Amino acid sequence: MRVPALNYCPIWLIVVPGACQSKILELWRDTSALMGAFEAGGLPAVAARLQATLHSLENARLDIGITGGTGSGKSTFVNAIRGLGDEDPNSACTGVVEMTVDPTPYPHPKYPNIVIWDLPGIGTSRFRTGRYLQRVLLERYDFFIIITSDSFTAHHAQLACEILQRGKRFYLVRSKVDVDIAASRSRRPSTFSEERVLRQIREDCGRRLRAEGLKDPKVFLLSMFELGKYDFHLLEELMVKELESHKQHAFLLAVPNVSKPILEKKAASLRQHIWLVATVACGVNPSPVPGVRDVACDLYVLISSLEGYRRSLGLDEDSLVRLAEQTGQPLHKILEAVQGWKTKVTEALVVELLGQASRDASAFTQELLGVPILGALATCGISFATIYQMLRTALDEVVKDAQRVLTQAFLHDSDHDSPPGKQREGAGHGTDKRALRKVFV
Ligand SMILES: Nc1nc2c(ncn2[C@@H]2O[C@H](COP(=O)(O)OP(=O)(O)OP(=O)(O)O)[C@@H](O)[C@H]2O)c(=O)[nH]1
Ligand SMILES: [Mg+2]
Repeated sequence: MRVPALNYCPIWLIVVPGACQSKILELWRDTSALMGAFEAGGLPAVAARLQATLHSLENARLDIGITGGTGSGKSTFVNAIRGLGDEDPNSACTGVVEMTVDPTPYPHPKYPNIVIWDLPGIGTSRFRTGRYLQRVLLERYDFFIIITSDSFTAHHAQLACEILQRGKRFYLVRSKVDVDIAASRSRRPSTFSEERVLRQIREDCGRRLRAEGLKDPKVFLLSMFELGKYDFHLLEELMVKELESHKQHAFLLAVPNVSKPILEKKAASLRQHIWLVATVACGVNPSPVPGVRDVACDLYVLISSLEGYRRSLGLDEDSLVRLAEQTGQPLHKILEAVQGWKTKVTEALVVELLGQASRDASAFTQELLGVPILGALATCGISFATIYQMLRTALDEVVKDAQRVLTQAFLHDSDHDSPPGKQREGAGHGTDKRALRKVFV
């Protein structure tokens, strides 16, 4: 189909409400290639290209090097950032004796394109920065996280400077702040202030690093057992912000769901890509959807997107079981928090959701039909509007469920006596686990 010159504008710029042009240009610097594809093959050709874009956004490779003092919590962090406890079969070994001797890759269990590298400790007197970076192959990493569980030393500062000089980024983490807080609370109960303890640690870290020659050091205070507390969301925010844009979405998908700000950022990133999914679903291999008038699409694309929303926001079976185990909340309580669909996403479910969306999408569809190119591609316009509407509504539901699950899992900590991150006897096991399997199968 030949597109009149006046309307020679990529379809997604017209049809996507709120799609910001600069973001699209960022994704597709070579828009002329897309225009060429549209001219040559219409929507199917454009959709095929966008399918490749979507795939690369979701599967971008990221290698993160976790380094720092021996025993500082590197391996525990490697596990926590992958959403695993220390006893998971895929976990890095942790413990009080020196554990990590060689760089070891740990792919994220749900997103194997995100690889967290557990690097050897830097604490020994034989430590030489240059040799260390050569040994761990500095070039391999997108960025480093340098961890200490007590004071930062000249070794940390040298490592940071060298990483910077070689054109890579690093983030500084002070771990085990839960220990400092507990000690202060028990030793000085009458004057205890958590805020003050954290401020003192922060100031001390800053002072020492500046003395070792680091300019404006920013230190993130963490407890690896309670990532949802303290500075993890700030660290996550900065890591995402400073990543190359084509890697941001993939990293965000994999970040553990430990706080509401993180859930919201994930949801925003997923929402931003709905138009891409909708275009691919109705443009590549569409077939009529039984029982939903004028809608043709590839249901498989939608099934895998909805599964992807649940996986990324922590509502898949494995994530819920792990969450129950890690927080000690009974699994049936966590399950009760899921009010949307509880079963695996099936074709029948997607058809039902599309049916609901087609009723709500009619006004939106009318708007689209008034658009010149979409007027010619009326059926596709209806499909696009319905799919867009369906994905938007489904994502909102998944986000609400994820927030309820998070509230159930973490905000009720005070009802229980053991700390989060430590498994309570019987939690998440036995009857509960079987009940979950029944629900998911
Ligand atoms: N309380 C508390 N303990 C922590 C924290 N992070 C790690 N630990 C404990 O500190 C010990 C050492 O943790 P690892 O993760 O093995 O430390 P590592 O840096 O990998 O150690 P090496 O590989 O031997 O260099 C373990 O017993 C952990 O459970 C934390 O944030 N808080
Ligand atoms: Mg280790």
